[in-house]
Amino acid sequence: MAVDTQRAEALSSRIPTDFVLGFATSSWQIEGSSHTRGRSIWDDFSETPGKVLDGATADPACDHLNHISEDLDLIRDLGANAYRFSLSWPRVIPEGTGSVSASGLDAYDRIVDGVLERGLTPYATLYHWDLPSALQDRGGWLNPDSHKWFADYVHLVAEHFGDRVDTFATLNEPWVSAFLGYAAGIHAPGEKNAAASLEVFYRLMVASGHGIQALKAAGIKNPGLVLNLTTIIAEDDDVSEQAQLIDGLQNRIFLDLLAGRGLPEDVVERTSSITDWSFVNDAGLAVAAEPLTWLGINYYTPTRVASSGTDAGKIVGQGDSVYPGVSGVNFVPRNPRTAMGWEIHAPSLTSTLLATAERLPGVPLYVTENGGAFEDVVSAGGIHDGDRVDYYDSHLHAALDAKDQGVDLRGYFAWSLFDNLEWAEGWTKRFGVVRVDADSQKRTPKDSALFLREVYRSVS
Ligand code: IFM
Repeated sequence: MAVDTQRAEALSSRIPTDFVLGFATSSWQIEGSSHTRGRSIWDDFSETPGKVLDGATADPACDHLNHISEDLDLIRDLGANAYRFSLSWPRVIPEGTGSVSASGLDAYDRIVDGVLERGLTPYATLYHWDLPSALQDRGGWLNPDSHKWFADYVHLVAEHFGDRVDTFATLNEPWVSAFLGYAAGIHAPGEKNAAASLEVFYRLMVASGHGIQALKAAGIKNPGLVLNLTTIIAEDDDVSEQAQLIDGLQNRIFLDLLAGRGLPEDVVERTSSITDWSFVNDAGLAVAAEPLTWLGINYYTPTRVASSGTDAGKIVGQGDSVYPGVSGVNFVPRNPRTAMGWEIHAPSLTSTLLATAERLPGVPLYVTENGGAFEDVVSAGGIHDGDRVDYYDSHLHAALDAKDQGVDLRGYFAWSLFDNLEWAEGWTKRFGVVRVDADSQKRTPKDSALFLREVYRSVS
């Protein structure tokens, strides 16, 4: 299908020429080649029967490590000026601490150098959920020393790549690691222990603060963090208190810590029967508030709740079990929805950006992930993913609306470059603007890729 150039022009004409425009991926979801690195908790989890919907495991994923040149050419040809990727900790340090893998560093040298050779700016994430299994065996993020392991790893990476990479994020979506991994148990390591999830949240934020300090000590110009924040919509007054707690656990616990306000009192009170928070101390709070030079926001959908409601079916990652202390709430996404069951509601991206800028003033923001999973129809003439084109169009406009209203928004990354391993959903949910055939590894740009190419190219 031909790109609607008028629609693309209506969008690109709103985007400043210095705006960062890119695509995002993560290591475990695309790399494959798991035999050339240490094991991660996602290898253990995905190899446990029943944990991943279609039984998919780390190989071959998108076999990215054997397609680096082709894939980076694709990103450049799609008009991006930046590429957001993550490093796999067990590829760099197979046991998490101790010996460093020369071949692991070499893999990321090839990616970083290839990105730079193509005139793209690298945005590197240090931790996108693939904790070395050897560290999980030592208690994982619940271990009070976990921040030291992380800071050592960050230091090593910063020293090695700091001559070429200016922008690093410490963590991707610590909310997911803590609450999907330890409360709901639908992500690795698959624990269902609400008290542990709150402790993991805190220890991750302390580790991030130590990571930011390590990046600064190595002279990295732009140390940052990526959170998945959203707007909570309460449909009726009877659910407003629960909605406030959901907002506390989804948004405010992160932003208040970063802003140096400590933990929100209402969240501490309303989770007091679950944990006494005795693992929190002033030193940890101070480190967690280490100033960032930027914050990334991954936004997909609002969280709409009501005191009653009809069964909305499966909504990936939403439900009482992911929010310690919340119960009896109905999650009621409205149509249209994506294949994840997530409501499509672009104004909630605008409100999320505005609320974040208010809660954490003075920190430049990026949309570091945004996109949708849809049932793509593959035909000889191409992959006509009109739903995804609509999604990107409306959400880019929504992000620019926030910018027009004063938010210091610096860039936008589409999630994702490729169809890839969507964690516990395996290959059953496809987020890519480029289709990847899991058997042949053939890459085919969808209509959404061609639309974004038109937009991106007219800006940069
Ligand atoms: O695929 C994930 C990504 O790894 C982190 N953010 C959300 C995406 C879609 O679920």
